[in-house]
Amino acid sequence: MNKNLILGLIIVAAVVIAGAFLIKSSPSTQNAPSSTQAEPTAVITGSVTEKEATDSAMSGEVKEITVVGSPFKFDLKTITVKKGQKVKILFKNAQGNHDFVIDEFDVKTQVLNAGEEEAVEFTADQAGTFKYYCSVGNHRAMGMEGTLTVEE
Ligand SMILES: [Cu+2]
Repeated sequence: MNKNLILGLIIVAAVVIAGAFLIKSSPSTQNAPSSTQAEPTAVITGSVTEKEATDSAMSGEVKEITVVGSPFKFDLKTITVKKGQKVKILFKNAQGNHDFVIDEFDVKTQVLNAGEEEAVEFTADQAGTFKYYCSVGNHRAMGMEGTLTVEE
């Protein structure tokens, strides 16, 4: 069993090395056909990727961020996004009862139980630094707070 495996690996290695030599031994002839060959495939895939690019530009790319809450902290102390960016925050509550709030962007999840999660979406339409926090009890004072930076 083992001998067969080793023999197999040696054959694979030999084929790879032989292949590498073949590519190296035909240097200038390789260039001409590869450039003519690249054009038709670029046209075929080009129509697809071009459409996808247009679609995502029109819908706007959403930046997805996962934040985990536990007593008494968020795993992310800072979040940085660009102005105008659509932001989706998936707030996962690991332990205790917590929510996720950003006053300036009207972001507020339900107060979640342990193991629950909720996604909130907003557009970061103003630049600056903002605080996100947990509004349950005195959690914010105990450290459940972070800084959202929206870059110009
Ligand atoms: Cu909390």
